[in-house]
Amino acid sequence: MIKKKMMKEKNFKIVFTPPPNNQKFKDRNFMHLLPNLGLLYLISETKKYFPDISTEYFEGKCFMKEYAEEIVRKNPDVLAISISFFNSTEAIAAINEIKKRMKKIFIVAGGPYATTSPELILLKSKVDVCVLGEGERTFVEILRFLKGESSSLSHVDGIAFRKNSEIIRTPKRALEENINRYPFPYWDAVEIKDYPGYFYQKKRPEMFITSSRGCPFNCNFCSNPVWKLSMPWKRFRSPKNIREEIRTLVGKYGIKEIYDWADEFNIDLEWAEKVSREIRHLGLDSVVFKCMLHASRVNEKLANSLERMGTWFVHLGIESGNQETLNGIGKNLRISQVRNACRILKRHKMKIGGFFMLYHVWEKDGSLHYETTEQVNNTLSFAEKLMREGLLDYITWGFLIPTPGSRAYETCKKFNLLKNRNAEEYHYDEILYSLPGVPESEMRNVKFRGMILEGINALKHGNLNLKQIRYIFQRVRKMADYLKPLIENKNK
Ligand code: B12
Ligand code: SF4
Repeated sequence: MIKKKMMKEKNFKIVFTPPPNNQKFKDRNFMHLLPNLGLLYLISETKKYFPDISTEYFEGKCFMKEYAEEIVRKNPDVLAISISFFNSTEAIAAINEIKKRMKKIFIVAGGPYATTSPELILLKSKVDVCVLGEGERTFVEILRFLKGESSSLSHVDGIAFRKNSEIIRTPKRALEENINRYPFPYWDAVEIKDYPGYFYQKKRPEMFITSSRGCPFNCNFCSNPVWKLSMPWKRFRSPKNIREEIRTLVGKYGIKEIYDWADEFNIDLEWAEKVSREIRHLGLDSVVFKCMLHASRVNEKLANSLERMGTWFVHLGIESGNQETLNGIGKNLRISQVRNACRILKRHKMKIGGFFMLYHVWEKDGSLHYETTEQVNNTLSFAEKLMREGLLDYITWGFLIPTPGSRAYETCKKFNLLKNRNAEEYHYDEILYSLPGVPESEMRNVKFRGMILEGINALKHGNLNLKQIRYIFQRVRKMADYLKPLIENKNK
């Protein structure tokens, strides 16, 4: 099964890559805003233990044919591919295509989808190993095995692989408690200036960081299995470690804008204050920041610290304008807290983006609950009102995505709402589930209204990243797609 020859080779080459672009759903190819941070972390960890191994990062911003040809040209011994639910179709096809062209290559898959669905990936593809959860330590142990330093893959915790025709899952790997021990991402593997950065941006070049890993909450639509394989669900980096990363990004790579992708910056307010203080001590007056916050934990002191460290934009997961829904989906949030958070943040000159989801589904006491069109319209009116009052600047507006690994997915499955048994192959901008008594045309109609609001406000509030112009056009085209059946119906 495993290539004995390669195990003996000391200097093999690894290519780290996200999957190729999707040929069918071109508008879902917006992943390449910035490099894949998980893979850059893995490169650093690999270099730390095996300085003799040659490593390369391949963004794969192309379709399958070109992608496979490029990998064949690079001729790695190991391919490390990162998979989320949303690019799993492309990833599986890519693994099979590369295995067809390169008989000896060893392919390791990791990321959220490899964590929730390793058996499925192993069944559908010729992948050699799936890594479940945090990848650094597991990947190093797989490399030890490939180098012949350990005798069996069965000794590596946190993986799934085929042995004879059986799929083996080794014991779960405990999460690393001290995440400061990981070296910083290996930025030298990419040309940072070639990446456009996030949709809303003030300065370039931009890079992102994760100041903590995981989230203590458990919203029913959220599928972040990587950080929830074991406790503690939330782990913080030390403020000094974060400061050093920022110092390097600014000093060595000339980064001018930094987006902290940690699920939320304000879980521990004392820690957030210390991080802000460390960053202020760097005296980086011209560098600006963005981050994500939980609206239930915003206070004056936090907003003040954020402002003083140069934060101009924050994202809030608001999700719904209905308290009943927020309770049902386990968001740990009250509508009044959203308003309060926006008011405070606005006093500190922050631009605020709100994430909203429509037609939430949840289970309570064993029965199915879901949002009616009236309730979804209520969410839209709530967002509109916040915008009119100057409390919100941007919204991101989309249907619930029942992602494998989330409780909402289990609920949809249990109540037979998923439209297709093969839910993993869905396109995220489609409506993936049906709701009793709610016609799809009605759902599309509400989404369209929200998209108009999203578009108008994005234009009105500025700071749109013009490097993302293709994506903006794709959104406009999507709106036209929505509009077409509505016009056709009217003309009948
Ligand atoms: C940044 C980000 C994005 C960026 C991506 C930019 C980029 N180039 O990476 C953008 C904005 C484009 C984006 C878009 C979307 N995203 Co997103 N995103 C994130 C976010 C916030 C951070 C990812 C990150 O860098 N994490 C930090 C690194 C260190 O972790 P990591 O990538 O998981 O890598 C570790 C392990 O997974 C593992 N690993 C990963 N790859 C590999 C590979 C190998 C070989 C090995 C061994 C290990 C390994 O080891 C790494 C180090 O420990 C995560 C949430 C989160 N906190 O992780 C969501 C998340 C990944 N996104 C998610 C979602 C839902 C989306 C969207 C569908 C949102 C939407 N509705 O449009 C789209 C889909 C886009 C698409 N076309 O596929 C989900 C994925 C759910 C799932 N089960 O697949 C997440 C988990 C959020 C959530 N809680 O639901 N996203
Ligand atoms: S949606 Fe956000 S707050 Fe809720 S569990 Fe996921 S990361 Fe945490």
